[in-house]
Amino acid sequence: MIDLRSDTVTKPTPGMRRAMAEAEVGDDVYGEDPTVNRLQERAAELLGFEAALFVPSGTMGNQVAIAVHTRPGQEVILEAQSHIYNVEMATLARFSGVQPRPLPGQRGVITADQVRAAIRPNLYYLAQTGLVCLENTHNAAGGTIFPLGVAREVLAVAHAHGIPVHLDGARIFNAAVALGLPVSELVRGFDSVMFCLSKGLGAPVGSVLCGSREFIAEARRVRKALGGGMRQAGILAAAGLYALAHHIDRLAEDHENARLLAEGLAQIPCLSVTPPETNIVLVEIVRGPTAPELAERLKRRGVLVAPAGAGTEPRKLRLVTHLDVSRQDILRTIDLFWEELRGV
Ligand code: TLP
Repeated sequence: MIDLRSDTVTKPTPGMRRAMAEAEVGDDVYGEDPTVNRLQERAAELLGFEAALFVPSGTMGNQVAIAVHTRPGQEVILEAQSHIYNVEMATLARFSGVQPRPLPGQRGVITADQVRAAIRPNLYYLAQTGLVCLENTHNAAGGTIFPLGVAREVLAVAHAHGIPVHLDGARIFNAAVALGLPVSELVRGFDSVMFCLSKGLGAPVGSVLCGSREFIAEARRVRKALGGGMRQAGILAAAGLYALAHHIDRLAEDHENARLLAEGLAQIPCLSVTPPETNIVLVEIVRGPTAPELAERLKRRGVLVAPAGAGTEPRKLRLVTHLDVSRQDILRTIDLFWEELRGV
């Protein structure tokens, strides 16, 4: 099977499995797992933050950040297609007692002017803005890179109002590699950043939340409260350390494969393909089968693709490249699309 549904589907490489098998472990709830501690130190150093916390998932990383930054009754400004707003089951309302204030973005980007206009005036009978969240790269928009200049303007506006800014950087390393910039440059000024080890970086499980020492101390409490206190998690952290050492630069291959895929599929008359900025290709089926129908047909031929927007967009597919997909697989996928769509 060629699995293009997500970059979350990667299996640990033999080298990664060895690192996991050999990991030194301890009880991380006591703060005694040396491998978890090393991962957290490495992540903080790489992103340029004081401290970091290993969490089981990206969702937990985002939600812990929201819980620490906000108080119940506040509002969180975010983009209307963002993962936090759309694919995290209203958890911000459930666990943090805050309401989202979604702003319509352009390919995932909200501007400083939009944020300024959405910040509530300081009147006692209005919900106060507790947090702004940005997403880089933006999943639903097709792995788009949040322009650094716009991010800095949003940071300046939010901070001028005393409002913290969290970055859902699930795929921030894809953005850094695509731009050829150190990841620390892209996250400078944010009050917290979550990035996933379990996506393009190829680890089986885990994300990391970065922030100030004080923020992470509180985040550790909230993680435990949510049931995310793990014990001998060094086995998982070892995969993360391995990924940070070996799987960052190779993301460029995924981007190259995504470009190749997009160019190939764009030749098919009934498809409209958004040129990818990183590793996510969005394909609109202008006529012919619906996205679920085409996905089913391709599955029978050995290629897995996912309807976009968690199935809410009946004519759009999302294809994601990652380290278990080769250039050969991409060429084969393009051929199979042609075979299924010839004459449409
Ligand atoms: N995204 C998953 C699905 O939930 C859609 C995927 O396959 O792309 N932020 C962003 C931007 C994400 O794309 C995701 C996962 C998360 C957060 C949550 O990460 P996990 O799945 O580890 O909770």
